[in-house]
Amino acid sequence: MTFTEDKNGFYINGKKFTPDDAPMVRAKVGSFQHWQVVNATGELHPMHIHQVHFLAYAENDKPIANPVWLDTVNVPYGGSVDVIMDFTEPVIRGMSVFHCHLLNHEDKGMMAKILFE
Ligand SMILES: [Cu+2]
Repeated sequence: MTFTEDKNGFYINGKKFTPDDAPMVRAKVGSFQHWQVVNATGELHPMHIHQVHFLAYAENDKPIANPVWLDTVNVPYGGSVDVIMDFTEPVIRGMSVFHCHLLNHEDKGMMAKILFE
């Protein structure tokens, strides 16, 4: 997934969030997914996801020395973070969201839906 921004707003994968959006991502409960989170802007964006956690294991394609489980990670500007999303917790269900954790960016569109199936 890629964070971008311009004078009109903030985007994930080129899309500005609206409440009636279809899910951008679908995930099977019981699975893991590899996400590379790319920050193609000139400022930091903390990526946050609801209901689940992830292991951040590389930053700017370099291994992180002591990977830890998180629900928010700072994605460096002009860089990336690689994470293993953990969708194995059996209680997760239904529509959820992931977004930039800066309220001003989230409110201007930097959010997307994920459907746990
Ligand atoms: Cu942001």
